[in-house]
Amino acid sequence: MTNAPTEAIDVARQQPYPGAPDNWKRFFTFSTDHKVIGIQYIVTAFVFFLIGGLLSMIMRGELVTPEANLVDRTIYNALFTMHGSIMLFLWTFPVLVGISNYLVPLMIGARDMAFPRLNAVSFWLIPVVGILMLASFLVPGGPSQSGWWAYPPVSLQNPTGNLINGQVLWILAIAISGVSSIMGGVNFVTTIFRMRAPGMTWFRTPAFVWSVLAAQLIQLYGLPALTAGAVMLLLDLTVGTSFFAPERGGNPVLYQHFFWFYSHPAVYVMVLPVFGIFSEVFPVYARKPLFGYRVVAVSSVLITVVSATVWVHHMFASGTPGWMRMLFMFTTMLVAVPTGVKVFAWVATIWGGKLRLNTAMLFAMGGLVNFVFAGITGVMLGSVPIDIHVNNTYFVVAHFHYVIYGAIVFGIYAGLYHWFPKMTGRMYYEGLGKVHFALTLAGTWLCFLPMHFSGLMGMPRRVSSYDPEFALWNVLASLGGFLLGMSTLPFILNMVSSWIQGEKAPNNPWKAIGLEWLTTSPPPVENFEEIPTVISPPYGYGRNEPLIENQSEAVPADGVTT
Ligand code: HEM
Ligand SMILES: [Cu+2]
Repeated sequence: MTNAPTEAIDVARQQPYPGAPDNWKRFFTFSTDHKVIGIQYIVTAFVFFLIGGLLSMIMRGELVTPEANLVDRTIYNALFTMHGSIMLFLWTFPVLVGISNYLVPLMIGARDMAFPRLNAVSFWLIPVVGILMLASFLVPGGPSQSGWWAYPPVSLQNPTGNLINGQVLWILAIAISGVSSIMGGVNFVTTIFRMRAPGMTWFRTPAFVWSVLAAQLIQLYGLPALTAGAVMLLLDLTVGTSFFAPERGGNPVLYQHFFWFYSHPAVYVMVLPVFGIFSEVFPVYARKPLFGYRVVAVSSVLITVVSATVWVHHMFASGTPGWMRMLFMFTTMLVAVPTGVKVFAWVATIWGGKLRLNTAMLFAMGGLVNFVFAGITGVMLGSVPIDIHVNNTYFVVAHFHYVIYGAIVFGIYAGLYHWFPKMTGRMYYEGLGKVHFALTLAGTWLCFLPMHFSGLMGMPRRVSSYDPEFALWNVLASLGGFLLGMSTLPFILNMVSSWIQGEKAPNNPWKAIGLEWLTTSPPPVENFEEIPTVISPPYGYGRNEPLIENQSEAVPADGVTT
C-alpha cells in the first residue's frame, strides 16, 4: 500500500511547546492545538447561546399578552435583531466550527490543522465579534434595530446621528466574523485536501469530513458577496455614498441580492455539519453501515452547488419579476433532492438496526424528525403562491426555528454527547442527558409549533403587540420558550459535573469505527503515536474488518487518560 510516514512522536509530551500550561489554563491561551481551539470555540459559543436565549426569553415575555407592555418597542426591535445575530454569528457558526476543528484532524488521521496559528487567530476574533455586538447595548440609541439581515433603508436611518452607533458596530462585528470564517474556510479546505492519512482515499473519508468540506466551500464562495454588501452598507451609513439609499438614487434590492447570495447558502454552512453528525451517529448506535455512504458523501457537495442558485426565494415579495420567481422556485425545489437522499439514507440506516437509545442517539433521531417537519414547511415556503401570503409572518419564524433549533441545535447536542468522552476523557451522566432530551423536545414543539398557526392566521413577525385573536398561540409559544430556557440547565449541570468527576472514559466507549476512536481519550497533543494507514472504507459495522494497518498493535492501551 502507501508509504506510511511513521515519524513517531513522544506521546507523553502533553504541551504544544515547553512551559505551556497543561491544565484548564490552556483554554485561556493562544494555543495552536486544534483540540484546545475546538473546545475554546464550543464553550465560547455556548455562553453566547445562553445570552441569545435570554434575549428570546424577554421577547417571549413581551408576547405573552397582546399589548406591548414589557419593553419599549425600540428595545423589542433591538432584541430580535441581537437575538438573531448572536444566535447565528456567535452560537451556531462558532459551535460548529469548534466541533469540526476538534474532529476533522482526528478523523482524517492528521496531527493538526494545516495552519495552526491561523486557526488560533480565527478563534480569537470570535470574542472580538461578541464584544462589539454586546457593546452596542451601551452606545446612544442602543443596538441595531434592523433585524439580522440589516436591510436598507431601515439600516441606514441612524436616528441618533452619531458616527458610533449600534448599526455601525453590528456591521463591524459581521465583517470581523466574516474574516474569521474565511480564514477558517481556507484552513479546513486545505486540511481536508492535503492532510488525509495514507490510504484515506475520498471514498474512505468519513461523511462528516465530506460535509465539513462542503460547508467550508460555501464560506469561500459566499462570504465575499456578504462582505462586499456590508462594506457598501457601511459606506452608505457613514460617508454618504448611495449604493443602497433610495433617496440618493441607490437600490435597496441590490443589497438583498448581496445578502442572500451568501445568507441562503449560509443555512447549509450550518446544516451540513449537522448532516455529518447524523451520518456518524446513526451507524454507531444502529450497529449498521451508513446506508449509501458514497451517495451521502457526494450529495453534500451537490448541496453546496445547488444552494448557490436559490437565494431569490427570499425575495419573492421584493418586486421580483415573474420569470425569476419561477426559476428560483424550481432551483429551490431541486435542493430537496440531495437532501431527501440523505434523509432516506439515515432512515435506511436506522431501519432494522439494533438501536441503542442513549442521549446522543435520541438527539440525533429527534433532530431528524424535526428536520423532516421543517423540510415540509420549507418546500411550502419555496412555492411562490404560498410564500407571497405567509412571507414575513410567524409561519416563517416557525419554519426556520424548526430548522435551527429542531434540527441544528438537536444535532449539535447529539454530537456533543457522542464525542464528549473523546474530548474530555470522561463519561457523561445518561440519566441527566435523557432529562435534557425530554425537556428540549417538549420545549421545541410547544414553542415553535403554535407559531405556524398564528402565522397562517396572519400574525406578522417582528412585532411586540398583536391582535388578541393570536393570544392563545402566543401564550403556548411563550410557555415552550421558557421550557427551552430551563432545558439547558440539566445540560450545563451534566457537562460541568461529568467533566470534573465523571467516570473515566475508555478509548472507544461506543465501540465506534473511526480514527478518532483509535487514540486515547482525550487524545495526546499530536493525536496519534503513529500516523495510521487506512485500509478499509468507514462504517464497517458488522463486517469485522480492521480500519487501519496493524490495528491491534497501533491502538494505545485502554484507559490511558492523558
Ligand atoms: C429558546 C429558544 C428560542 C426562542 C424562544 C426564540 C424566539 C424568537 C423570537 C420570538 C423571534 C422574533 C421573531 C420575529 O418577530 O420575527 C426570533 C427570531 C429569530 N431567531 Fe429565535 N428563538 C430561539 C432560538 C433560536 C436559535 C437557537 C436560533 C439560531 C441558532 C435563532 C435564530 C433566530 C433568528 C435568525 C431570528 C430572526 C431575527 C430577525 O428577525 O432578524 N433562534 N426568535
Ligand atoms: Cu433560503
